[in-house]
Amino acid sequence: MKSRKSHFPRIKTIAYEGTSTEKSLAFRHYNPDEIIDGKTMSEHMRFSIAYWHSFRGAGSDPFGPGTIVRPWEKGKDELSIAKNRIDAAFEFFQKIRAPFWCFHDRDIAPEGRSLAQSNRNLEKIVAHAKALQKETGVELLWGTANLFSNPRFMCGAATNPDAHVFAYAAAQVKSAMDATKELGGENYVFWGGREGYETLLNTNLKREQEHLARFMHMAVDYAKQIGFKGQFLIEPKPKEPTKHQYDFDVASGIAFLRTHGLEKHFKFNIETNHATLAGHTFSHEIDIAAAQGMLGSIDANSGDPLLGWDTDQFNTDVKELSLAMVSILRAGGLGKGGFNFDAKLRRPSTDLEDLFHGHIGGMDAYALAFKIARQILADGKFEDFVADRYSSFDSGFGQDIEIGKANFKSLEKLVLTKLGEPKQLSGKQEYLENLLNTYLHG
Ligand code: XLS
Ligand code: NI
Ligand code: NI
Repeated sequence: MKSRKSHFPRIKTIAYEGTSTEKSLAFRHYNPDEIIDGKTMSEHMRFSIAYWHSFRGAGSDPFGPGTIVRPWEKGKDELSIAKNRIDAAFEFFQKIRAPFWCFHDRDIAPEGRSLAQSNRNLEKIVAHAKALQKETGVELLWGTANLFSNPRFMCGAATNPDAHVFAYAAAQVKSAMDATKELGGENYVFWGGREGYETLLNTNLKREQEHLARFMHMAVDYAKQIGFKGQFLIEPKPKEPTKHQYDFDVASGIAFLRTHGLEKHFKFNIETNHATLAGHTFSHEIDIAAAQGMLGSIDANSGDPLLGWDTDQFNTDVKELSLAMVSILRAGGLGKGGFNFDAKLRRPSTDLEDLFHGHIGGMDAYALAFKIARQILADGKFEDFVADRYSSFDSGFGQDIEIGKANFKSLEKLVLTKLGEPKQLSGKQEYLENLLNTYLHG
């Protein structure tokens, strides 16, 4: 991108400098070129930048407008501003060394006065983005449609009680899928921001869920029609903006998909803070998805333990991430997925370099966690402990239980005649927590 004017003239491409560096604009753990098991760290981590937070978010909250002013937010009309902005974004993707990005349709291109005009705007920006992808080598991890900001979606999109709104949402997703295909997107995400309800006094819950399923079947059919090979992902979240969201967590998402015959077509995009809001750990959500072969991708962020909403912070908690990485690596990795920084700067973080610090912190924490998790798995101490804990099911009557050869009567007889009272077997949580700390802190 040498021919273009730089939007970050004072910031060089971030380099890996190791833990001895005193520079803040450097990686201490993430070395994109380091080869581990025949793949570069960049290929292992598949980091992605979320366009909406880093290039559309200006720090607004319910109590005040944005605080963050970016120099590229100018141009003669909305489309030229959109082009400037995406030029800046691709320069950032390169400088932060992220191989992927993600977008909502309305993040990248302005909504027009009609659907036809919105579609034309999107097509123009997609053509521009395609050229930038080619020029920089940055690829699209996933695309999605914003079906929650415009007032028309105030009562939901696919779950709206008005079929007219459903139809509009379908038309919008059709174009967003076209855009994702055009840009070679590896996945397509459904996050149901307003696919839920506020009160049962005005809601037919069963019908809404059936409509949502119908909508997803239409997406699957349309993918076939256009030859889109990307993976569909559901991103669960329990609430916010709606009070009750249908894709509450991974478990309810699995139930929904299976109920409606969609389970072969979808995996999950798991967001750390959404897990927390659902009352789960990040690792819990990963393991539930992995147990069904449905782990797709990660929205890498974190919440604030003292706040009950989606604060979308950069995650620097190496302990939480190491545990998550153990689960992800044990499941065989993310495949076509990646780690997308669905994270934003705090409202008072108004400097350009803050955008770099946020991502550097997240990338370093994830890279360190990846290495720690690899060590934990290579040593196998936790794996051995767990395997041993369940070993009574490996043979004898335990195995009979697993393979369906035992029943209540046979087990009763066994206990009465042979086994008697079980001995206590300690769960050894304190020992295991101490063992984990040896990996984190020596
Ligand atoms: C909001 C979601 C959203 C999705 C994409 O909470 O995380 O950003 O990732 O629609
Ligand atoms: Ni997200
Ligand atoms: Ni979120």
